[in-house]
Amino acid sequence: MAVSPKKPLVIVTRKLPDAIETRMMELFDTRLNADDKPMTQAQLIEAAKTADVLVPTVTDRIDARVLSQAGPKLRLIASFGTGVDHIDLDTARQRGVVVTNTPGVLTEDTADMSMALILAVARRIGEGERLVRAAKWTGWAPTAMLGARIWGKRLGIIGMGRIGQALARRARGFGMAVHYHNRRRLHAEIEKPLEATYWESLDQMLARMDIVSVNCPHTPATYHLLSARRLKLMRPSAILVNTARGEVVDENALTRMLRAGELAGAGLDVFEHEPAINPKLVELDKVVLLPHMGSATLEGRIEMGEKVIINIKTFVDGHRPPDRVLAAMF
Ligand code: 8YV
Repeated sequence: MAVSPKKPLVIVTRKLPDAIETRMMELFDTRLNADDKPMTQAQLIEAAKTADVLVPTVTDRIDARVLSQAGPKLRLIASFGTGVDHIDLDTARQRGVVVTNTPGVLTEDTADMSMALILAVARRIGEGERLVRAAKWTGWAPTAMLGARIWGKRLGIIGMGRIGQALARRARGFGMAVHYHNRRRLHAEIEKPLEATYWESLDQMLARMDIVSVNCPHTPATYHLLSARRLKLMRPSAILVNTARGEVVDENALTRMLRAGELAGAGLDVFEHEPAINPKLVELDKVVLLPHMGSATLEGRIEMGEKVIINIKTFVDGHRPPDRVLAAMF
């Protein structure tokens, strides 16, 4: 009689779409988090001690403390999400734990959200909506709710990876001129259809843009890339949007500048200390603030889950998982 191999114990830290959880239960010995309460560090350590595979999300800090107490069985961290800044990759590597993520499937959704924030801030959509809801709208007026035209404006994209390029395609459709700063210049065949201008110097690009969008990952090299000094290089009429990671922008410096009128507005989907937000930012009318929902579409979440399943399955079957993360790059 053939003995079926033992299924790996997969611990999932947050509630995932039903279809994904069902499939995971069929394939693996899966432990779910039905009430979706984020795990404490102690619970994460416990999970790492017992699991063969851990499936965390951006809300879990898989740091050296968690990893150093991981049990000998833990071989794979199959993260549900693209960013991996919540995982200590060096310690994982030292301990022989493979890390995977879910790139590609949230590109278009996140680029949509960057574009939505650009429009929302420039055209004062949040303010207008609040006015109507508060029953304070007294009627149309020629000089009421004037925003800034985005057609013909210069958009500076920081981080021209998949999402940055998807945003650039949208921006072209809205009549914007695409500029970008990236570790490396893109090949001409990518640059050309976007008519994109490469800036080796971020400082020089910042000083010339009408709108700046952050689309790079958070790594040690990009922490506070938009520091107080760099934010000051931007024009007072400029707008900043960020759907990447809060840590890339000095949130306190940004708040101070917005309050002082040294920047025209900001659209933020991510924050330095999520879910906490600088309370002074919340008071400002010229900012649009969203609860980290850039990739929050049903289709996207299912595709992210499918990627997690494929990564686990290929790994436990003894193959190289397709989305292995070696190092976060910018
Ligand atoms: C995800 C994200 O929702 O994938 C990412 O890097 O920032 C988000 O869009 C989140 O990470 C899920 O863990």
